[in-house]
Amino acid sequence: MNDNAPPTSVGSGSTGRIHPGTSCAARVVRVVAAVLCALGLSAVAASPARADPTAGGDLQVAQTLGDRDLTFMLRRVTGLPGPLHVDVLTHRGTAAGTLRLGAVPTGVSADRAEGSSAGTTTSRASVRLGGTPGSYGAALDIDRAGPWELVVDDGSRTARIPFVVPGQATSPPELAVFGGFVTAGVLILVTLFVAVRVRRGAWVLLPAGGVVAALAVAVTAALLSASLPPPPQPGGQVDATNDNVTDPYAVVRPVTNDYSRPPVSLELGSYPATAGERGTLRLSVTDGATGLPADDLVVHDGALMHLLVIGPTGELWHLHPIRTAPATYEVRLRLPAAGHYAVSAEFARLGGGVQQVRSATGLTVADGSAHNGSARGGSSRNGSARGGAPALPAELTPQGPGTRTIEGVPVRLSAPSPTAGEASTLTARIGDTPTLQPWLGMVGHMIVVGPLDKADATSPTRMGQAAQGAPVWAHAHSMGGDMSGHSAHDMPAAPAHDADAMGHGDAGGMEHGDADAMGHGDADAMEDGHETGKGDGHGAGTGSMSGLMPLNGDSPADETVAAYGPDASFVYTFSRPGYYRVWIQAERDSAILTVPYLLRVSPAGGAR
Ligand SMILES: [Cu+2]
Repeated sequence: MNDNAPPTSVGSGSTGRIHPGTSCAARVVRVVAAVLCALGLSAVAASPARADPTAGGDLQVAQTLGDRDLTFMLRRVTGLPGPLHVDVLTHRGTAAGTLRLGAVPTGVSADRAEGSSAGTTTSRASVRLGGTPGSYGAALDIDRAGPWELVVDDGSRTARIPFVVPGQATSPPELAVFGGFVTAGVLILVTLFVAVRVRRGAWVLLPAGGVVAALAVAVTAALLSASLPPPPQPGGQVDATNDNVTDPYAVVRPVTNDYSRPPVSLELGSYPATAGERGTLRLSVTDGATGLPADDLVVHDGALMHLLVIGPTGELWHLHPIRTAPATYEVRLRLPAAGHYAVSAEFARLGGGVQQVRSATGLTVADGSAHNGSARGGSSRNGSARGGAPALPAELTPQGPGTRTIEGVPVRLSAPSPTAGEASTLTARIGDTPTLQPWLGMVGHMIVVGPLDKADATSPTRMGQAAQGAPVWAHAHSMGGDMSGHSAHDMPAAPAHDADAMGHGDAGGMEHGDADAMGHGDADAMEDGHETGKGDGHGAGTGSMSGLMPLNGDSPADETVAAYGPDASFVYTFSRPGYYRVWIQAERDSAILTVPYLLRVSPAGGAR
């Protein structure tokens, strides 16, 4: 819009130099100039909300690559051709080594020439991971807009991470605004020329009318563009192709705006490893309607797929399988105990809809000691399930609310009398200082499984089986500290948004609606509040969710920012009374802490 100021100033500046001979024409020109100024100002004041579907920040993808838990940050490509900066964040215990990265364009195009190199690696780089947790970077060359894959090879397996490089598209309303102002500018010159040269003043009305018409078009387009829905977003709502990424507006708009897709079937491959051995679990995702491979998972909460595995001892794994081929994922596991493991995956398909799919089968791990002598790996957790219950390590033993120590970190959970059907607030204070790092974009994660009967919920050998049949698996997030203290001083501008962000947890069951709240696209809503919120949150030391919010369309804080907590609050409504297993996860000192709890939820209506 501001680019269009020159025609305006040309018009008004020129009034002073009008030839005095044609008073009628001069009056017309003055009127035109006044109208122009007024319209110009109104148009600037009501600057159109750019319907830019491709605006986005960095892409954050967690990957369990072999034995390494890595987070890949794909920085936004700001110009084409240009570099794609990839930062690999490592955690405590990540082995040093070298990863080979490659960029592969995958987009098809109606234009043969443009799509011809799809599938070939156009750029390579390598990242040398050090032995200490940190960020290790590399840059790849990106030469076109469209769908791409980042290929990551650790020497024995290859992860393929899909991402979309947005094009620079101009929306039709923008074109109308530019066109209108340029036309108006040209016609003003014509008007002036006519006014000065032509004897009969009436002729000047013709180009002057054109000026008004052109301005009307420009201003109308500017005002209406704010209310026009953006086109479907390639890679977010519809499959990305080279064509629709380059110009989303060129694609014929469907009459529906429901882009949702059917649920999927999650199939587990056979898991050959025995207890204590390393083994690879393959997962395939097929479309529930067609049975075809569903290769349209989008990054949701910082990963393509969140895999939850609950073992017989009640140990929880929260892993992020790598995508090795279309609709095929795999993850390396070392399951320490024999017995049944319940498996659930959470992901979002393109077009919306987070799904949490529990594997109908789970997996059963045989006792490895029969032919292995003793389980390999020698961890204290490798107790055999045979011959009575092994003693659970203290860190795996679930406890009720209170203080306990996990990996040397004191953790205090408060959960004031959780009651079925009522929103409960669980607050975990992890450590004493606000040094939590946002893992997967969140200060804390809470996994809930239940209700179970007490014997199952406390069994050191049957928890996997019990989880397999539990009515509810839920996953709630904490965006920051205690909400009660939050509204007092933080972010007066965006309270509604906060309520959203925090409110998702009380939806019960599998619902998981915080993708919006984390702001893949809603930077506008956050623009007002983030600065004060961030400052307050850090200063107050009790943490604020606001610092996690993306600023101006940028990305939320990543794991390199250790400034949250120590409180992580979760709001969740237990639908039924009974015993629940709860795991709270947070990142501190570049390591993920997993804290198991056992909660008893009272029946509604005061019957305690
Ligand atoms: Cu996850």
